[in-house]
Amino acid sequence: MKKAYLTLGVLLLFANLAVAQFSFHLIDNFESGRFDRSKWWRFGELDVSVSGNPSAEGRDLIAESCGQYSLSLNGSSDDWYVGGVGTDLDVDGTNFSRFQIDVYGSQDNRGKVIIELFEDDNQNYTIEQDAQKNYVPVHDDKWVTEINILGKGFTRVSIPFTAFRDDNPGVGDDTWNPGRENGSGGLLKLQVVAISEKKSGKADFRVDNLLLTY
Ligand SMILES: [Ca+2]
Ligand SMILES: [Ca+2]
Ligand SMILES: [Ca+2]
Repeated sequence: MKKAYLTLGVLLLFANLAVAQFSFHLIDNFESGRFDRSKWWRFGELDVSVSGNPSAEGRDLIAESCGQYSLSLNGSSDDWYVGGVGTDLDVDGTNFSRFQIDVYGSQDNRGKVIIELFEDDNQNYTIEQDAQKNYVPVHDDKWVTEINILGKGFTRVSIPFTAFRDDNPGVGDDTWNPGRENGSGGLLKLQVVAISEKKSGKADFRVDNLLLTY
């Protein structure tokens, strides 16, 4: 077992070197086969689990790149918002220009996914949030964009940072600055939020291969 961990450590080391070289940052591909609660938090009425990917219909490059596992999210709502998951990024976003994700829909409950990025604007490597006001950031920018969930199969979506909009004008510096210049902590947090297809309805989809790229 020790040897296995050592091998894994060496592999991860090489993976980090490769990431530095090719300038992409893998947030998660869920190939650990389990929902890692030390890495991800969950909120709202959303059931989350890491489960085996459905087999693809014939040859499918994107499906193959999703490996064995992805993150399954499902739940229902009476008012669009179902819930979400989030993770800390702690990334200098200077060398990236896009967020990429693979989304697997379902035939009946399509809905939307909102992607939220948080970057530090008061140089303290922390996103301060107001727990009394739905956890809105009080000093830092929050940027959002949404993806329509399509039907079955993995759809790859690559979103330029320029397609995110400022969710909190007047808070932070209202400028997209995900880098670590001037003492900023850079890009600190990502959240993936599920929105049901109808006001009163369900969300049921998978996500995989979340990464930052250029
Ligand atoms: Ca995967
Ligand atoms: Ca901050
Ligand atoms: Ca900012």
